Amino acid sequence: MKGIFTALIGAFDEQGQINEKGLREIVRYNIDHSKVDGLYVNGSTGENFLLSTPQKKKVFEIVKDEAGQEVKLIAQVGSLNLEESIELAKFTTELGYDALSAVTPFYYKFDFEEIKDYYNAILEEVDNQMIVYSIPALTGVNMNLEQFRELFENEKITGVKFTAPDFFLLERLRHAFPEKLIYSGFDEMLLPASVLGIDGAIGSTFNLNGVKAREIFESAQKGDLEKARKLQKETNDMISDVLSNGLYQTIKEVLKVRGVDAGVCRKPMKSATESQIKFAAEIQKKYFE
Ligand code: HMN
Repeated sequence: MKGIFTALIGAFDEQGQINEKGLREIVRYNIDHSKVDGLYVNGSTGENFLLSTPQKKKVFEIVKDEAGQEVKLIAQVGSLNLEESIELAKFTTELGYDALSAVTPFYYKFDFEEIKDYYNAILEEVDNQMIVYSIPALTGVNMNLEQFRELFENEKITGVKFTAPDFFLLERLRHAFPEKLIYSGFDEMLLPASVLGIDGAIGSTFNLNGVKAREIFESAQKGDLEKARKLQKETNDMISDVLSNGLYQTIKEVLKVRGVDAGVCRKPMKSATESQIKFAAEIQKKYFE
């Protein structure tokens, strides 16, 4: 379960329906071209929170069908509707997903006991492992070391996707829980996180840049910091341009330039404008050709 995991981008048509052919192409591209170790399915990048339960299930099915046993698969099943989370956890476990992940419950100001109960309730129902998805900037949920310790008391919670710029907490977690899996969630911070001893990374930009992400991770692990810094700098130039042009729209448009039909974003997200499409083509040329 270690290594580079792509947070899989979604593929939808103009009506917001799943573009099955495009989704399969995205999966193949990540496996065959980028050679990532795994896929993180129905995360933020997959526009998960915009989908109905049947649509989420369809994505899980298509990805598993296309990827088979070729790479590890993590199913993000977190939802404010706990019954939906449990249903998706059971569904993906039966499909053969290697791990579950669930975003910390958000929007309402849940206290820590409620958050802990949420994870334990999901895990009581399934025989699978869970990677906690911590992304304080989007959820407002900021857990401290002691709270992670309490979550990790459940042996089925085997790790965390740590999407925060808090390197003090990351180091404390690494030190305190050497046996748990820690994945870095911010691609632009892959190098410092790698130096602190993470087990892997899960990122949206790996849909485009999986090959170089692995090089950063592996160079840092080998102690070749000069090379890792150069690669992270090049990567961050690219990420800055991608973010300035609209993250998901740009990932999709760059993939299309490469012949991968990543479709458009689902409403209420906007589809790429002409100028975003044009800049995406420039990004492809500037960083990838
Ligand atoms: C997911 O749930 O789809 C991803 O794992 C989220 C991932 O951590 C990304 N975070 C967000 O999109 C908020 C990052 O890859 C991020 O897109 C990247 O570092 C650029 O900022």
